[in-house]
Amino acid sequence: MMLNKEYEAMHREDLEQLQLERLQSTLHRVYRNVAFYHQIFDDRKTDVEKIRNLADVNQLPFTTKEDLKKSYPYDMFAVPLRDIVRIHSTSGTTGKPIVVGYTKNDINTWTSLMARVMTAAGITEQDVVQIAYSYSLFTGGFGFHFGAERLGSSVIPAGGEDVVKQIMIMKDFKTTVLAGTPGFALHIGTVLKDSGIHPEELSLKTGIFGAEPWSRNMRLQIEESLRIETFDNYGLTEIMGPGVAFECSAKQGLHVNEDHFMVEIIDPETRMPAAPGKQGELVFTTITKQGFPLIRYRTGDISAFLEGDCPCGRTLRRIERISGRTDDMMIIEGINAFPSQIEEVLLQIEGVKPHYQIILERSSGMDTMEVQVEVEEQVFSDETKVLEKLRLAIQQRIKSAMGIVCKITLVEPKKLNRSTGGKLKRIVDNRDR
Ligand code: DLL
Repeated sequence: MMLNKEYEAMHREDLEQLQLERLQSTLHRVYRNVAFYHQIFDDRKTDVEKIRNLADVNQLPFTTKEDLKKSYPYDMFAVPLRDIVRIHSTSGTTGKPIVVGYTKNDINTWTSLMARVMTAAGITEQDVVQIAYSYSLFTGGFGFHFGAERLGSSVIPAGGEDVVKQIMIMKDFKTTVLAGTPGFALHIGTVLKDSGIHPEELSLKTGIFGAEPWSRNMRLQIEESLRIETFDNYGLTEIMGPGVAFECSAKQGLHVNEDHFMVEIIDPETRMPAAPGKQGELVFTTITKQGFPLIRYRTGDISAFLEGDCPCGRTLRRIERISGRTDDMMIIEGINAFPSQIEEVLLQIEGVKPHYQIILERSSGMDTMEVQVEVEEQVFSDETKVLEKLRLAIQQRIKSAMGIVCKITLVEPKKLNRSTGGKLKRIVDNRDR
């Protein structure tokens, strides 16, 4: 199902013409209204009048997270504060957060894009949508809430409630759609099983998840434990929040909402376009935003373009599901590794729970990685010999999948932190101490 067929299935030439017009007007606006862009365009002698086709975008400077941190709190806003009707921010775990502002029009665009994304997942006014994302400075809760309300669904703003309450609501309120982080969905599935509730007792049919990477195996586990069909959805606060790219029913990558965001994939080292089909860093330019427009924003997220037509009929370009970030990339013995690769391996092993943590240390200039992983109750009470065998098997599987030898520590069930609806921190990095 398409909500805005005229944009979602637009002829490429028409879409590109629309993008160009929107890009040009954005460039004029940022040059006029944002001191940061005025300065760098002048410094680099970028003449916005000379951007006459989409390929010229590579003449424009990039914007980085560091640039945005320096502009704390409001220096990147392109309109006066009186025209801003909503403020959100990143969590700022590594220093000052990035603060973003939306005009009335921006909220309207965001709402319609969220309604588009949810329609692609088959959600309608018939659905009861339980939103388990937090309603806070984080964009997840409010983004989904407004979108679902626009569709006319019955919306339950459950963000912030604990897992037991989520399950109670889900069962008693006859929730049909769950929106939340995949980590929290998995946790809900595990607790559901432990409390002896069969998923068939629920009315749940669809899950719409995002905000953190989730491997294919994790997806299967969620689908299995909750008996639902799941849809991925990608976004980031700086660009808008959820709703930047989304899965349709074909589930062959994520469609980027290109009528509002131009997308590039670059090699993070050379900053040149990544070779066709090759992975690289996602870069977005907003072309309709008024409050917080960004030019060539380097996301740090890794993906690749998928070529060819999507069977759903949308012409919006597709990207692979996000496999990780340039900055949670770990380099162990010279090998680039992502937590998602470890997760893939762990979830294929019998007796292992999908709860793990990665601890990085540095000794005599060498990085070492320890993976702590929960095992099932009965495995944990087995003899030491059995546990040792499992430990070695995990180590071997990781070595053959990734070429890395790491220390494996098996821990008892429920020992590691659970997702409480926010993002789960998988890596503890002690290397800089
Ligand atoms: O996580 C917005 C969002 C909310 C997206 C709810 C989807 C659902 P931030 O807190 O700014 O915004 O975090 C953005 O999260 O740069 C990615 O690294 C990661 N991320 C978001 N969605 C996905 C996804 C929201 N579907 C950062 N798969 C991004 C993998 C994701 N990573």
